[in-house]
Amino acid sequence: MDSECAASRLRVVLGHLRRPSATAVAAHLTSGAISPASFHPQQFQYTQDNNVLSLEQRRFYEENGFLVIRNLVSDADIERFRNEFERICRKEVKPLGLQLMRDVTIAKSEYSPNEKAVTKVQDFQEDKELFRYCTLPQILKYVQCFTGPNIMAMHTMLINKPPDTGKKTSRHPLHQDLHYFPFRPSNNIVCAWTAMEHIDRNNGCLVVLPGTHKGTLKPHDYPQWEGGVNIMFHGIQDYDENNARVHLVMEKGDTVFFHPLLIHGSGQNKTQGFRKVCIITPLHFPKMNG
Ligand SMILES: O=C(O)CCC(=O)C(=O)O
Repeated sequence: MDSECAASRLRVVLGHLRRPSATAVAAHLTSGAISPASFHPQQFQYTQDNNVLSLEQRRFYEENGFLVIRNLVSDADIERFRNEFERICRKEVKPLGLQLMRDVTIAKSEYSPNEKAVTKVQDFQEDKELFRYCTLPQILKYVQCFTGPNIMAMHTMLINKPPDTGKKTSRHPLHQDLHYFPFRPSNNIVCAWTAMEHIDRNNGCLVVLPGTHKGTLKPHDYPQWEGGVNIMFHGIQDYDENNARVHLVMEKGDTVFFHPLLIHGSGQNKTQGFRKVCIITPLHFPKMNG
């Protein structure tokens, strides 16, 4: 990608991200902004025809591979997810099949039954309280814009990015989520990532390479990082260094939906707090004949 093209893409992306709130987006949605005359569904490859997204939002996702919806999940819901996560850390509940992950720099001797020892819980489908995230009507409403109806939640995570110990292990290397999924087609999969607090470059926000969802799945491997790498934190070795990068600054409840081929990662957490997000990867499940 040449620098002129990258700069122009960046201007569009930053314009989208500067939208102040979901209210603005919702107002746009309900104001009849989709003009049937200019609406050509056959142009769209990555979004569905369901009249939830505005034409502008659809075009943005088609071009860039992600879409931020502001203020989508309520503070009350986020508080409930946070409380349940803390109960899991204290071992007050042990949902079946749940996997707990720890940062590579936290020594076994330092494990303590609180949030400090757990950097990620994965596969929370048997935890009713956390799984509510995957059933929130407002999340599903947007998920369907990318997957179509008949949704299955294939992968669930709550990430608790710890303060970096100085070894930069809290970074998440640039990767494509499709690398981790044995299901296809990729265009019927979307990832929903909801900020559980204010997230910016200080505490390790998501960084995305707009437009990379139009590429193919690339080989992934553990990056050669001096300080160590967390288990399964695979990264892409060869991506276009000139591709624009966008750091997604998000407020509590904001949600970004992104394509599983979009190259993304997250930076170090340079604060003393634990940066939390809820993530699901829903997959469209087509009806079989007969
Ligand atoms: O939230 C993060 O730090 C990055 C998460 C991520 O990219 C992933 O789990 O695929």
